[in-house]
Amino acid sequence: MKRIVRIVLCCLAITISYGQIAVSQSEEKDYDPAWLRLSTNADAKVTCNKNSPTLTIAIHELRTQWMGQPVKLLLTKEKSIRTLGCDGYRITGNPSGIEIKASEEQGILYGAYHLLRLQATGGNCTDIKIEESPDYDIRILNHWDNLDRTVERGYAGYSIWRWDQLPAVVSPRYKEYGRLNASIGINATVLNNVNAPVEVLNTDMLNKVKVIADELRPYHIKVFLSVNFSSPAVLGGLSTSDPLDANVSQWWKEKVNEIYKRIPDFGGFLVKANSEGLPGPQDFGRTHADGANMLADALKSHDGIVMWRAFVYNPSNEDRAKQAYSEFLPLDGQFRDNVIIQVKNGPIDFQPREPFSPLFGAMQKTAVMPELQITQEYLGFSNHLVFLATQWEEFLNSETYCNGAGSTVAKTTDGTLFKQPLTAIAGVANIGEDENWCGHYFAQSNWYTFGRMAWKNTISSGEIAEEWIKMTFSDNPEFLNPVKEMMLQSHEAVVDYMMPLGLHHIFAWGHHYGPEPWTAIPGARPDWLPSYYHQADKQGIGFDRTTSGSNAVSQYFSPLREEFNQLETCPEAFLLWFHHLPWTYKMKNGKTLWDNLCYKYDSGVQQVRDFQKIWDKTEGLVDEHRFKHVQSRLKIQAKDAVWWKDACLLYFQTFSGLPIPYDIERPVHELDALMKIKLDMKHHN
Ligand code: GCW
Repeated sequence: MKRIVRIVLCCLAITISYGQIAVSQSEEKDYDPAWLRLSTNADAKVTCNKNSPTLTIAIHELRTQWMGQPVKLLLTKEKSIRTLGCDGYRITGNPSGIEIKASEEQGILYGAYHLLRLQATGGNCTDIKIEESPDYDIRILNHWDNLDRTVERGYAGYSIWRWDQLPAVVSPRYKEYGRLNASIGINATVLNNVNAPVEVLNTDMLNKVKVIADELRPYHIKVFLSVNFSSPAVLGGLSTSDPLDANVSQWWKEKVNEIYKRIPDFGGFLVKANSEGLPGPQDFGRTHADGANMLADALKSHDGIVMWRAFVYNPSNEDRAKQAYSEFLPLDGQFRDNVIIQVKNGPIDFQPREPFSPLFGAMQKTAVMPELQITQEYLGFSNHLVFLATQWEEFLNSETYCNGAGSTVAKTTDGTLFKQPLTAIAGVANIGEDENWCGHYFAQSNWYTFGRMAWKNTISSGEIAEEWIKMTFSDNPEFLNPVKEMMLQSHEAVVDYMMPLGLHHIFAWGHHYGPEPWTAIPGARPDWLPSYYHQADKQGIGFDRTTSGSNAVSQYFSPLREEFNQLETCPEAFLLWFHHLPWTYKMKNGKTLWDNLCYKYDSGVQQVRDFQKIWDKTEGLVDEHRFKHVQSRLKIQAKDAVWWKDACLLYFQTFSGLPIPYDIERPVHELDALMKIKLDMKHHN
């Protein structure tokens, strides 16, 4: 009884303090509502011509949040609506009413969220004519969540999937996850880590997966699993997992049938094979195509698909940046039409900045999908404020020249240039059990961005930042303008204080948080060591990938390969990615490479200081909890930026022998002391 009284009092307090627009029940939940914060108690007039769990969600969202004219939801087979595809919708409206039309129920759901976004961001809600359909068919999150609930490269607590409690206990967070994703158009999710154990296909596990799939279905999110290529032998007890062995393909067929019996709309498999020690078809002398096709055949009759990763690099003398292309390009055209090759944005590995992978545009007879990393493995984990929209925008807008000018990465993957049967884009999730889902409140913006860019790959980072800030924090220009500016600069800032001018992979051994350009582990694979990438010596620094070096430039189309190859035209952002240059090399601004490197590191540090100033000024414009949280994270980021700058400059100075320009901040650390730092990153390895 006492408890009930307390709850009632608590609800009253919330209603009184927030007036008519109350912050949704989140106060009573143990997790943040992210960008879906407004509950207006509007009791809007909403009608719909059909009935289904998905439509019920759309109606409920509008009823509780929409404050405008009556809304009619219409499922229709009208031709002009059908041409918008199964996820598309049309919203028309005038002051007396609004109509959302779609040919499938998910189109209605996406349309409803669009209308609410318009309302929350101050858009025109009276005279509306909007038609939308997504650029990619499959907009999918990849969770790197393990079955013991740790998350590989996860910085937001344990996995939200409660394998320990499923199938009996169903966490309310599954629905909330579905809702947040549906609101930004995400329509698929891979529940488990690409480093997949065979146990994920145990019957017990499948019963748990079924429950999650049931929870997410009304939100139109299809569930996929990452699978281990050795499953037939290790789990099934067969003598081999050779993809061309009849018993093996039969085993997969039966396993697939077992899955579809429980989950009739199961999406399919994501596979990391012959990569970083995982098994794959090459163990049996077969190709990636043999492996992917065998799985694709097992899934075909159920409309399932295979997402096969191209993240491969064997210990060899070939430049790691070239290997995925060397291995996959010869297989172009050999894959089934329900296979799609999943390629990381850069040729190496989610570095702070990379040129795009040359596979984009080169593989023309096979469906190819980009893989982005939302979780900040190489970008300060959940400690650093880094808005990834600008990074992904740069990537998607990159010119591949595969079909002349205008052949952007976006167009090589969304079906514009090549009529690939499947189009998709994946993002490695940054979601965990933390109250704020992502560890850092601003990391929520990257989840949001992934959904918005997967829907529309030409949307600008500025537009996304503005939407997100308005929905998540405030539309007060005093807050909005400086915070938006900070977000838009934040990726360049982290590149500057970690790895400017094309430097890459100079992270600490064992974790990817701090700097360790000096690491030398006897017997370690050279391509796991920073010196492989920075190549610093008395003469200079940088990886020579020109025609006289590893010749990675030749994997790009002309005129890009010449542009990268020639010093005069190589963008300075990729200078040390493609060239090994003397410390005294004169750059465009007339200063030496060494001086430029120093100024870049310093400017990264100064930018973070500016972010602190911007944020401190917002006190009072945002709730205290989030204000303090972000404030304290920025302090860590500022310290880390100095750590990076001092470590890299003092270490590289041992080669360059040149002074750090006297007009920049002096190092505050001793190199020896920095070299002794060993972070305990057990859970982050
Ligand atoms: O960047 C590397 C990560 C690994 C990851 C791998 C991959 C899931 O350090 O943790 O493994 O990429 O993408 O497969």
